Amino acid sequence: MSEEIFDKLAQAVIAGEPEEAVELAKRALDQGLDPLTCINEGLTRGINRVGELFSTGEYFLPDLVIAGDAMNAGLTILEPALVGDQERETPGRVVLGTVEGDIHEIGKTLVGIMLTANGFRVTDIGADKSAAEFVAAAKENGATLVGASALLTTTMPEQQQIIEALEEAGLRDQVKVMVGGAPVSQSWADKIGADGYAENAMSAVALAFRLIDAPA
Ligand code: B1M
Repeated sequence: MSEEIFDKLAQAVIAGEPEEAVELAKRALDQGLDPLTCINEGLTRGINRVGELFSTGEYFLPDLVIAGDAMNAGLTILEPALVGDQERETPGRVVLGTVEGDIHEIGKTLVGIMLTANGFRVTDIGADKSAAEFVAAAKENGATLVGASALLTTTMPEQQQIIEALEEAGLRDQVKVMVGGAPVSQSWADKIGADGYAENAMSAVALAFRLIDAPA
């Protein structure tokens, strides 16, 4: 039963059907399914397949756009259910965004969802955000952690710009910087002086706890 709905959620993303994704997400919640499993086994599995189809030339840019829309549509239903009733004391305040010139937002959003689900107060500033916007948000929200996502090899250097901008603003010793995104690696994080790198949303949570020295 649950396997069937996960498959359908994945299929809605692969076929680029936002309305179907919303319907299925609502049905899954009505059936009492765990929203996080719906995201991981349904939506994420679907978008990963879309990436493979794009890599092999079977899908083109418009297919990516509508698949991204379907994934986000499903997330709008599942995300509130995931973070719904949490009133725990927060382990830290996070400012999270995708770097300037880069509009990929799905992975960053998932990281935010997972951090929120684990009690962090997350301010998601969105995609295509400049170093100055990261710094302003960090100041405004009293961030203890700044997370920068980059999905393009051409936009990875923006992560370094954010670190430098935090230094210039005199904030660098007050905030830890976490970087991630498909082309990003630990060695890149080391090279630019980031405090940590996470490969996926789950490891981003573990890293966040480690960086701010709080028990997970
Ligand atoms: Co684009 N795209 N895209 N794309 N896209 C990729 C990234 C690409 C790998 C596809 C390919 O060639 N196979 C390729 C990048 C190549 C490179 O530079 N290495 C690419 C390209 C080239 C482009 C364009 C340049 C295409 C063009 O215009 N010719 C263009 C760029 C536009 C721009 O940003 N300026 C473009 C556009 C788009 C769409 C708009 C159509 C759409 C995005 C829709 C949206 O976000 N609203 C899109 C999509 C959907 C993809 C793929 C298919 C999927 C990305 C995704 O959402 N993955 C992608 C191929 C792929 O990755 N398989 C591709 C699912 C998501 C859950 O994973 O984002 O990796 P991911 O996030 C993971 C981890 O990386 C990590 O945790 C997440 C959850 O596990 N993580 C973090 C991410 N951020 C983190 C931050 C952290 C920690 C962990 O701490 C702060």
